[in-house]
Amino acid sequence: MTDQPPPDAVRADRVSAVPDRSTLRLALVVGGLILAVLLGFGLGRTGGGDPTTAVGYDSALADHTHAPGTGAHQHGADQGLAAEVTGLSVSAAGYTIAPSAVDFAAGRPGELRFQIRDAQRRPVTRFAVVHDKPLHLIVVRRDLTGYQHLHPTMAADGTWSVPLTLPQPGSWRAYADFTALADDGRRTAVTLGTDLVAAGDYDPRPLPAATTSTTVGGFTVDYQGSPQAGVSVPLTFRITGEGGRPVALERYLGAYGHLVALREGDLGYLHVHPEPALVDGAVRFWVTVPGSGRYRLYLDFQVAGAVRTAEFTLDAP
Ligand SMILES: [Cu+2]
Repeated sequence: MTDQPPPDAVRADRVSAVPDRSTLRLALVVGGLILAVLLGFGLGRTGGGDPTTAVGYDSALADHTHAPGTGAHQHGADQGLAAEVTGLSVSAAGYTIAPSAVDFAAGRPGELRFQIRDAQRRPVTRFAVVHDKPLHLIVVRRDLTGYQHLHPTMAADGTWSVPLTLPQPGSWRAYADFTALADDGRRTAVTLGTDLVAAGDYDPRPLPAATTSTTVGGFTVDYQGSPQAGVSVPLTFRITGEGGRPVALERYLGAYGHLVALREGDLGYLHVHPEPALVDGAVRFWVTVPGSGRYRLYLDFQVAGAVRTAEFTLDAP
């Protein structure tokens, strides 16, 4: 690039502020070939406007692609950057999770209390109801065992609280999944994560082998679907009772199931979009894995008033 005109010279041509003829001629010769590269570089150098934001927004939308032949599908109101994991930080998009304490005695009933604070460190008190709740709290040990899906209640001052028992010693991860409502009505979907601690001897379990079938509470849960990096693909779960008899699934959190996917290694939290209606008696979700790796899937479903969680290890190519 050292023998070529700087990007600003090409841009200068376009606004008729030509520095000198030889620079312009050279720019015209090479410009057609390298314009795209220079334009991108030049935008970054101008500092005017906010082209970076516009580019980021477009690419975020482009990330949200669907596999060919899968047809249209509905998204919940919580659609975010579908190909990115979240929940890796205590602070994102101007919001911060602030727990009042993170130490628990293993196996003893305790309480988790926290606030969500905005960029001015004020507690947030307005949340959109998504999947029937203003805030979903997921708690899991760092070896991906001990999954819990809880719904804390909020006091008027923005302090959330929920009874919580961490049954085994170890380092645990808590995710707050919510959509904050700003004063101007802006909605921001965020998942923040923070570690919790239960002191004692930590006996980590290896992740079980990948499977598409499991049992829980006398039910068999199978799924079909093959996640691909960066593509939104359907995962369709079928739940059967004894002898393979179909069961009467009940609505839970505004759909016939609730699916959470966590990535092994960093415990990144994936956004998953449920189909609101059953598909031939099965529950369908749209999942985008950001890359190859192993993930743990947690499917909450409700039968006869009781919620159960089916767990799977998923090995994405
Ligand atoms: Cu929830």
